[in-house]
Amino acid sequence: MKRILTIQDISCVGKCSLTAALPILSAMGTETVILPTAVLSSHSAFSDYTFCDLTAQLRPITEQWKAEGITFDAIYTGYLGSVKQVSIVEEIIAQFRTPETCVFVDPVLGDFGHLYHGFSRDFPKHMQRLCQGADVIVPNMTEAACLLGIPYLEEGYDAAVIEDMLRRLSKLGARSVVLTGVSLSPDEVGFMGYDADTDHVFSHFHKRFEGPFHGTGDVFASTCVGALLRGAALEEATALAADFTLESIRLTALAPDRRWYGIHYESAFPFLMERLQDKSLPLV
Ligand code: PXL
Repeated sequence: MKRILTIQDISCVGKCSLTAALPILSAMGTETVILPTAVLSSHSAFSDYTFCDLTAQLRPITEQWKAEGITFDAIYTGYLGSVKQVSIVEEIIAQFRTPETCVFVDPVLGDFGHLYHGFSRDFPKHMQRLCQGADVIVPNMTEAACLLGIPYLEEGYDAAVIEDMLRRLSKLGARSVVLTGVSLSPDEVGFMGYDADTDHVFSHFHKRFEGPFHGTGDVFASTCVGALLRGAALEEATALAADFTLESIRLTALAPDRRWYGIHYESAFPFLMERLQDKSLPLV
């Protein structure tokens, strides 16, 4: 069984970061080792929340794993709470990475043109450093603008603009890039990606649901890295991740007991299992 290390926070309420990554990766048949960077009472879109910083625990925990000889097939990072955590995570990646390890970075910084609450203005430049060493990064449009140091593009761009952004993001050192939240027409949204292994640009669009839907980036990233570990190529993994995220959103929109802070990915697990069987991505 493949083993992944995922490094991100526990938002106790909010269905994002580890409370999305752990169930999704486990359901996809991957042993999921977690390194929680912080414990928050909820994610930061709530009007107030507690934040217990676990920075001091990161090195002791990983040193213990090293002593046990534990290795990982993939390392997946998400929300990191401080500049210091980014540096420590870089060290952890360097410590555990082998030529076969897939390093997958979701550069969680913000959305809708704004940094998430709590991030300093210089935080993106540190996240950019983490991206430089990644095999795959999955920024949204806000995060891509932050990483490239360009203004956020809300609308009125075309595929050529996105392709240029993808190639520039890849040149930062991140190899393959998947840019999410791309919208080339008002009623559609999706992603465009650049696979450095094949030098190929690909895209996937679907109907837009009126949101906002919190935690979709984490559901997308977790499914994508889970599919990569099952042997899918990047284009196939991202298409599956987009379809599962969309199905989760569709079921959320239909749910009479819908909560504003997260999506009903749990209700979409039967869809995911069926798709995994259709695609015959073997459990490994
Ligand atoms: O979904 C990304 C995310 C993860 N963790 C925390 C967040 C957010 C986005 O708001 O606040 C704590």
